[in-house]
Amino acid sequence: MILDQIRGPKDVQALDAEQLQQLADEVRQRLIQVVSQTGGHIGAGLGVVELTVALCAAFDSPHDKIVWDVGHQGYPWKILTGRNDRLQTLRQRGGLSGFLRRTESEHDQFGAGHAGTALSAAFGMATARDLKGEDFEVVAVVGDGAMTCGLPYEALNNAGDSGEGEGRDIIVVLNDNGMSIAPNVGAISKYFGSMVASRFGVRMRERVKHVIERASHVIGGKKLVDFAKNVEESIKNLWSPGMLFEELGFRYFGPIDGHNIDQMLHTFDIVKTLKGPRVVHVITEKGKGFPLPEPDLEKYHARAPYDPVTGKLRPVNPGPPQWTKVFGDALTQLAAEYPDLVTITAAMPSGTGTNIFQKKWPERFFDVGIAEGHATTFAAGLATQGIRPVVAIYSTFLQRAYDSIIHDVAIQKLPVIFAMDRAGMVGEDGQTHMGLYDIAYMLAVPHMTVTAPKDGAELVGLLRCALAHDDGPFSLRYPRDKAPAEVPPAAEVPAIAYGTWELLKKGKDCAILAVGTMCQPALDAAKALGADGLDVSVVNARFLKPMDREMLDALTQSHKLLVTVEDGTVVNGFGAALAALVQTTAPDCRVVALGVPDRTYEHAPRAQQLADVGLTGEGIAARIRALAAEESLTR
Ligand SMILES: Cc1ncc(C[n+]2csc(CCOP(=O)(O)OP(=O)(O)O)c2C)c(N)n1
Repeated sequence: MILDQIRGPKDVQALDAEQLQQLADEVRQRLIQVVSQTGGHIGAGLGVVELTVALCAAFDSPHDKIVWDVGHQGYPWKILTGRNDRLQTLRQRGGLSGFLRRTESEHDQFGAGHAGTALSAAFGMATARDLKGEDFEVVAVVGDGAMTCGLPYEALNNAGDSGEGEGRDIIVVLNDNGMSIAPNVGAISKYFGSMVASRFGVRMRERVKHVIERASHVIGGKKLVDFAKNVEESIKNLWSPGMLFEELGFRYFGPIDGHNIDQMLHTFDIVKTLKGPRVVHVITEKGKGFPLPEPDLEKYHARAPYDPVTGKLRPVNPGPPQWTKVFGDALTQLAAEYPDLVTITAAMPSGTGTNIFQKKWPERFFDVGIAEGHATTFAAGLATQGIRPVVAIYSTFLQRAYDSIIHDVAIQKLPVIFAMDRAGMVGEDGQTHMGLYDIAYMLAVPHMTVTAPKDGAELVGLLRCALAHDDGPFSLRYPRDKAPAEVPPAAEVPAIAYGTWELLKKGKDCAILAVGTMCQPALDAAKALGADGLDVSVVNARFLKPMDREMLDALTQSHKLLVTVEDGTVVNGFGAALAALVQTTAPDCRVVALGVPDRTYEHAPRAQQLADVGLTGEGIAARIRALAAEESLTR
């Protein structure tokens, strides 16, 4: 095994062409084996095995800075940069992250998890290098999916016209596999496709250019040279696949085969001798070598543990459906009743469950690419015309759209519905994907209704309520988890009355106000506390904004202590908002906010993450027991 001798890129640089190919084969097998146990992002990594080998061989990391966009394709990078022995700990508590992180290795130049940041970060590094008079290459590896984000274009715009003369030295490797998580969408993606199709055109252009140059030398004369230049320009316009980049000040190379290590090394050698902004366009196949009998492109983007020989998923215990499916089914059914309802996803049809809707209502479904800000403002535009858009975006990715939410939706009081999946502790994807901030950021948005269902039926009821509410935006949040129970058909579920809480258990000593999926642990805690002689009320605070003032006033009159429980940051969360209100309405009543303390959280199973911060029945009971002793609540 060559892989056993690889401690880092230096060892890769010592290999000959044949050994590099063998190394790539071994890395691919290692990936398939390990991820079959751990689960994880397998497709993107398999697609860049040869590219990773070539980058390690052609560049001198960590002296040269290789910046991977998203980082989910970084498993082969981890294998070749000294982390192969820990690969089986991927995405587990205390183990390697599923993404690249500066704290994990000196070869990880920039942490990521969200798409589209590599070009900007790499350009920052290139600029810092020049400011400090240092000398190294900076390479940003960006997928075609990430090129549907806006951020890379801001970086291209900046980098393509930078520095002295030709512009700052930066290399962009465009890793083009035609796939985002689902097949890539949009005009840019079509453009890349046409670039690949015109490989013939590149050869043709080079040949014609050569002939013209020779003819102009032989015949001579300025006019002819000018004419030749014009002809070359026209031919370039006709055939150059990289015109977009060239026009923006980048020298374009490609498209080349991203599974051919020799070809990539040859190209990198040429590119390294040049200066200024450069783009190398490599064509790869997502999931290359994955042992599935039929291509199932989307399914192996991120995969649960599977059989390494057949690629088939390992059986899992059946149980209630995931929240994602509950939402997708509900929305699909409700669309039959609401002809103006449409749904928008930012490149996550299966992740958000909107693929279910897409099948039934293709003309009312919009995948806008990895463009959360655009998705939101696009929805605002639709809403001005009486369409009812449901924007389905993970809590963490909606952070990208914050200005659009305030500036385009909320200020204009447009009735856009935000469905935020992956809210709360996210599990194995770890710190970059945590949905811990949406309560805090949504509560701060004027006119925004902020809600969290406790179960699937309530999700349907809240969606109905949202569709009936045409006076401003409305948000719903739910986690990456199984819903607590099966859900009845949407037609059988009534709307939840706007702004109302639900009293789940009536007590008197202390009241727990639980947000969304925290209702069940709150009930468990109340039961345990009951055994200790504490009579605890439990309220389903499904409307975080506006709050149910009637029920709140009743609670503050009958309880000395209110404890809020939310699966989100305690900083400016529901508890903080409630405390601020109660301070004025019932100053004698104490409010204690339980939630996620203000720090970052590592990858681990979601249940473990929740337990770590005390968001379980036991954890909540323990905190209330301690508070009760302080407040002398026990009889
Ligand atoms: C801002 C943001 N939105 C959505 C995602 C979810 N996501 C992860 S990878 C991915 C597709 C990336 O496609 P591409 O850049 O082509 O990389 P590939 O997986 O093809 O290597 C998406 C949409 C994300 N990481 N960041």
